[in-house]
Amino acid sequence: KKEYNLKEFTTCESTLMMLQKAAAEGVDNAFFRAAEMKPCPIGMESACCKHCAMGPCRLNPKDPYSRVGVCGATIDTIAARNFARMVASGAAAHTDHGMTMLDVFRDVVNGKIKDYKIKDEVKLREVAKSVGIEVEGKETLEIAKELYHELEKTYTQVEGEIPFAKRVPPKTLETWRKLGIVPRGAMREIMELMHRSHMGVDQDYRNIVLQCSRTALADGWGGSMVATEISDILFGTPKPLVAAVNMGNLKEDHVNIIVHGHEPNLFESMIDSVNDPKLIEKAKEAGAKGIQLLGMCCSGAEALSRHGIPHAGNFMSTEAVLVTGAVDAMAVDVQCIKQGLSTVAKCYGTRLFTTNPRCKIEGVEHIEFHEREPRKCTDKIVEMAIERFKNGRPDRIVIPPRRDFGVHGFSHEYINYMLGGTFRASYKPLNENIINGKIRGVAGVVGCTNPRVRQDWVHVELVKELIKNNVLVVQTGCSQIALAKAGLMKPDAAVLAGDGLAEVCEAVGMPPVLGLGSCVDNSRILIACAEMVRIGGLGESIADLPVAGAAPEYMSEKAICIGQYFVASGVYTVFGVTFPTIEGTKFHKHLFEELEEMGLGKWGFATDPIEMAHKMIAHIDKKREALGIMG
Ligand code: NFS
Ligand code: SF4
Repeated sequence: KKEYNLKEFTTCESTLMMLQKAAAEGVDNAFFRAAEMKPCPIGMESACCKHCAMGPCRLNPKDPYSRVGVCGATIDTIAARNFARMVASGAAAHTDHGMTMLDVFRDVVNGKIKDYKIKDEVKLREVAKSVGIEVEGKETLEIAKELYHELEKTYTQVEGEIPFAKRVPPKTLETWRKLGIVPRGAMREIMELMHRSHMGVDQDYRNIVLQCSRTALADGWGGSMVATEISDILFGTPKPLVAAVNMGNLKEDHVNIIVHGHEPNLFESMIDSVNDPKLIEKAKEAGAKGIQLLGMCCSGAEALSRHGIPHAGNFMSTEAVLVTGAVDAMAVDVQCIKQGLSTVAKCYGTRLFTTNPRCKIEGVEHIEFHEREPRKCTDKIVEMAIERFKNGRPDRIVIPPRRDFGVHGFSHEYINYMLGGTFRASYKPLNENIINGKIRGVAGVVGCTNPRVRQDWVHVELVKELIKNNVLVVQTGCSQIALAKAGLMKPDAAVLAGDGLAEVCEAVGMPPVLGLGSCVDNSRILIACAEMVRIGGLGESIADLPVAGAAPEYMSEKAICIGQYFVASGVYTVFGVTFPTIEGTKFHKHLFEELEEMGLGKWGFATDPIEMAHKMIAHIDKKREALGIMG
């Protein structure tokens, strides 16, 4: 095997330590494979099409208009269709997750699920009101039933507008109506997008992008928003709490269990299992001091936000954490689960389990999780972890020492409360601080980590530059964990902020970087934007707000879909790594310029974090100027 300069792979100390160990022990992982596998230069620029058997057709990315596909498809059609398929897949992932949450909610309401209950009745009423349900004088269960039926339309409705369209600022909604992109129901939009991107259907990139927007909006204001809202109703709306991230949260003398995935149900039941006195007793009988539960990726970010469960690391650390040898069991559900985990787990005797019927991995034991009897699965996994602790641990365990504490769990409701104070919960103070210039604007920095760039580095440098320039940063997903590891989720991180932002942070006692949870919780950012518009003083549509978004190290199709729903909602959204278009083509110009002229947001691209920050800041300043609140 080649020698790598491992420091180029990651800025995460713990991951680096584990990569050194993996290299010494000959354990393969995604970082090493990425170094071995050069991306295809044609595919990278989205200049190939395999949508039919007359192809696959490859165009020349250096001279994109010199050829067309066998069917005559131009570079703009090919790239737009490829983009559409990414949006469709990303939207499908989030909306299927949201629909699962709604299934669980229905079964809780009709009494078939007994392990979960409606935990946040206030939120239930608020969400019901927001979609036009009369709540006065009604029992909780009655409201819940009505809410279920209303939210089901998010998925199954064939005509009309999805329920949460009612939360969209009127001017933004008007733009969508004019363009014909208000989603009807997610299933319909995804189906239509798959149809339109089939060989020989939609061959006008502008028309394809309209349906991309409609489908993506069915995710952001649909599937993802349902996932967030129902999870809050069932498991509690997050409130700020201090919690720890990083691999130092593993305990050598404990049974260590990691839950890695996206749906909070598995995690919630695992919390119950590891707190079961009978199982704790069993762990002790096996010689352990106790059971340590940790999260990874997005359900981990939710459990961190809601319950303060420690988080072991983001997407590019999931193999590395197994290299510690300390993980007794890892349970996965859906999304962002690398197949490579299976090999690494075998090297260290870690028990890896798939739990969701949608996600099995060849050679990995499957213990199916059913919400009606959830503990059957999670108790079993705990028992298997105890067994591995007792009989299957490797001779050498190395746990990287870092634990980084920070404040997590800023729901959009809490931001309201925190800034407005107990008696006048409102976004008004945020708007006022933006208008008076103490806060220049708000940036959402979100998304994955990707072995094509140095892990965490772009996230951290970007966010530092933004707060230095008085831009308040909100975060979700793997990006939030990157910044938490860098220590920026603490109120004292305000010293890194510009004077204005620092002053607001000190007055309120909040960090300059607010963690909102998982990737589906990007819907919290949309709601916060809608609130900022509603409060007034910052324009009439989301496109008027001095805000911007970024996913600097993205890798997944879900991220592309999130980017598209932010753009369609009116937000300038900058991605890093690579972007699946060719500069200079009509499709590229459409995404990067014309969408803004149509009253939406637009895409941006940069790989350097400082450049990315200044693109976002320039956009924020442009919006401030248009609002007449410059300087
Ligand atoms: Ni979001 Fe969460 Fe992470 Fe990327 Fe994957 S875990 S849903 S897709 S890698 S941020
Ligand atoms: Fe080639 Fe057209 Fe078939 Fe795509 S749809 S593979 S461009 S012939």
